[in-house]
Amino acid sequence: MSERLTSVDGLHDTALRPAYDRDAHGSGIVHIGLGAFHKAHQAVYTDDALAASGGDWRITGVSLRSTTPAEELAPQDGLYTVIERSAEGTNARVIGAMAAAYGLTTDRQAVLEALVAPATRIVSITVTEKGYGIDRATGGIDRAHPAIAADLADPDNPQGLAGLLVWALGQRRAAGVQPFTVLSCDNLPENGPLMRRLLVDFARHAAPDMVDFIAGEVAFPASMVDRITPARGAGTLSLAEDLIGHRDEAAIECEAFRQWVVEDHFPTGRPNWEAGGAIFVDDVKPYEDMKLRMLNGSHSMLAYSGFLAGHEYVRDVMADPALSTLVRRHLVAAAATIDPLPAVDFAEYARELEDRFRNPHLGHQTYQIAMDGTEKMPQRIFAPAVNALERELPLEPFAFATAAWMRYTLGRTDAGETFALRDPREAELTASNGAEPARDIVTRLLGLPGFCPAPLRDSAPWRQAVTDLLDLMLADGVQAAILKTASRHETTP
Ligand code: CS2
Repeated sequence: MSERLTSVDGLHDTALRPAYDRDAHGSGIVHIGLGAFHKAHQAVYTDDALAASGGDWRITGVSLRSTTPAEELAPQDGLYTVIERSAEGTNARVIGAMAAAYGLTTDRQAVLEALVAPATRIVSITVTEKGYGIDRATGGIDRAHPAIAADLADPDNPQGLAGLLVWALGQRRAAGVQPFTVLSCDNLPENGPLMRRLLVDFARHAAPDMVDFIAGEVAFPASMVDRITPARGAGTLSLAEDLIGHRDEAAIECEAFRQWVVEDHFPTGRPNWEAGGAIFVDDVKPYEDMKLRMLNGSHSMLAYSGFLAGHEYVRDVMADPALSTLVRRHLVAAAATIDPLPAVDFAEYARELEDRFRNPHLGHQTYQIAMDGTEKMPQRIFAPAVNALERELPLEPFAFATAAWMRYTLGRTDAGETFALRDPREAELTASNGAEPARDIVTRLLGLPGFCPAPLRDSAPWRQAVTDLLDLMLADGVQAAILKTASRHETTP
């Protein structure tokens, strides 16, 4: 067995490595949510920026709950391998942007110090949709969210995202240190304004003297992030070892494609992320709609229907002719709900997405994407469905995705195998006795508080479309429902 990765010495010649002296660059970013996605995305852009333009912009990575990412990275001096996999080949790149890796529960003092350090000018975030604690109905905090509730009760000892950031901004203000810029990199609609509302509302309850300061003095740029990054597979670490010549416990795999569209509002400065291909714009919303509705929307649709049809990976779904027809149909329907973007051809974007989903080298599990459905459906499926309803565009693609999600929430396949839902609202989803008719399931799930927007929930054609499809899935099985829906679509001009 080879030695563990602790420096770039002795890497295989073919492995890419940091093109800068790591020790010559201090930290300027605290990143919260040290998962595979951050390692595959923002950290790679930062690595490019450091190589191209330098600066004290290395990253202090923090996990709020798990200690595993820090345990993997710390013994490697923050180094890890990104294995990029596409039809063109596989290449390995060792990333040097991570200056330190902490778990909040084990390295609490170091995390708090990094958050208040004057050198920290940006706090970036990838905690997944459910990590924020947003009440979707009001846009403010969800007081039932465990971390929000704990931090409201003890704001001087914060554990969660909102509590930590409001606490740190308060400490900085008291010490006369400029606030950091808060950069959300999660797949949430208008993630910058959403982040601002969340912190302002948290402060309203926990630190009222901070409300105006957060609302007026802190920058919350929005961003659209994209790179398909499956959870680590059984072969990832041995592949990394083959490619770089060292053992790397922190290696990850992802596709070669990456995209980052960011609102250019960084009063405290930022790395030259353009060097990695990031695009800076005034308004991220149209890009975000495109990505959330086309990529993530079709992902969710194919995850629920594909998983129930017995497909483990996204690439298997794409090899199923009926499902790939439904993916294409969904992409077209989603594109029709988005305001035009002069620089982008949605048909071309859709074709690229299909190719990316077909990537034979990525083991992206449908079960992974199916997770946290109640957090994903609103922006991915319901938001475009509301526009489709308003504009009298086809509703069925969105109704199909919704029916597939509803069928999935029953927690069993047609063959009777059970599976865990893995959704923060699991208790509400499993309230059924198992023999409910489709109409009642639709009423119950569309009626979840703060979940489905009223115009959709109250639309008779929408409810009918979802009910008919769910009924078909329950009566004939998911496989047959997919075949029927796809063949109906193919014969419709
Ligand atoms: C996926 C995303 O798991 C999911 O819900 O849809 O993680 C998707 O792979 C990324 O957003 C791609 O950028």
